[in-house]
Amino acid sequence: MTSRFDTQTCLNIRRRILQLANKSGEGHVPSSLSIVEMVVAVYQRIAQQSLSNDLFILSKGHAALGLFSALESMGKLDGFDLDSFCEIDSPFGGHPSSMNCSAVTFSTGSLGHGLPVAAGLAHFHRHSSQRLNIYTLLGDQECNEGSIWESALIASTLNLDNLVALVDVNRSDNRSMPMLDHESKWSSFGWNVLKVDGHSLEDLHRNLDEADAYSGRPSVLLCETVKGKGVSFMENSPEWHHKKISLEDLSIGLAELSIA
Ligand SMILES: Cc1ncc(C[n+]2csc(CCOP(=O)(O)OP(=O)(O)O)c2C)c(N)n1
Repeated sequence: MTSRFDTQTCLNIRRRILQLANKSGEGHVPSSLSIVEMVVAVYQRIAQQSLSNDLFILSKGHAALGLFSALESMGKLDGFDLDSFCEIDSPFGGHPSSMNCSAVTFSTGSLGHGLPVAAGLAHFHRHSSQRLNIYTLLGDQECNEGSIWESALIASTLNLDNLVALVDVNRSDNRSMPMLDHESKWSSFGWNVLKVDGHSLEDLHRNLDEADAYSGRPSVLLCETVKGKGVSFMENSPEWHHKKISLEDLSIGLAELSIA
């Protein structure tokens, strides 16, 4: 069962996302609110299992604010102050940069690059002396990029069972062609497909266990989520994809995110 501590942690991360977006006037807020439990689950797993070398790539890099806020809550920002988000010379820009921030495995922002890089890393680390698992988080509309399917095919052909993709299935298809029936697509590309409640840490951990134990093929977790999760006026609202948050929006959002 998800502990009260974990529930509060996710709420606090969401509150921090809103505060930083208001302070900076930047950030893709609903995209960030969507990924909180997925990022927390992956990093909890990496920490709990002493697999500190396992790697995570946020392929939908526009949700950087969600990644940074989660990393901060887990004490992984090496003392750098996230209050500088999107200021000049800050290590924390609107998209994650591995050149500026050591906690970022690979710079992303142009959609379609996280999975190809994760597949390359998984191929290398599958045969290294200390086998590493590689995790990557994709947007469902990001899956319109051809590079996703090229690398999906390579990953199953090379039997990369140390590769786990999480797809944030929040059905925000207003910026691209709708991407339908993920399950049959991933399974026809040779992946082990798992369907997950992307806002339940318990369900995420159960399925990450299953993915890690699965042998012979890469696994994909199709995570059902809500874009803008927790803030009613942002949930499933296309106009909020990249929009400044006023002080009034902030105060309503924080009030909604205060009930644990
Ligand atoms: C190659 C590329 N094309 C277009 C964009 C602009 N863009 C940023 S976010 C986005 C929508 C992404 O949708 P999805 O992957 O489902 O993410 P979510 O809605 O969950 O934030 C687009 C088209 C981009 N970043 N990269």
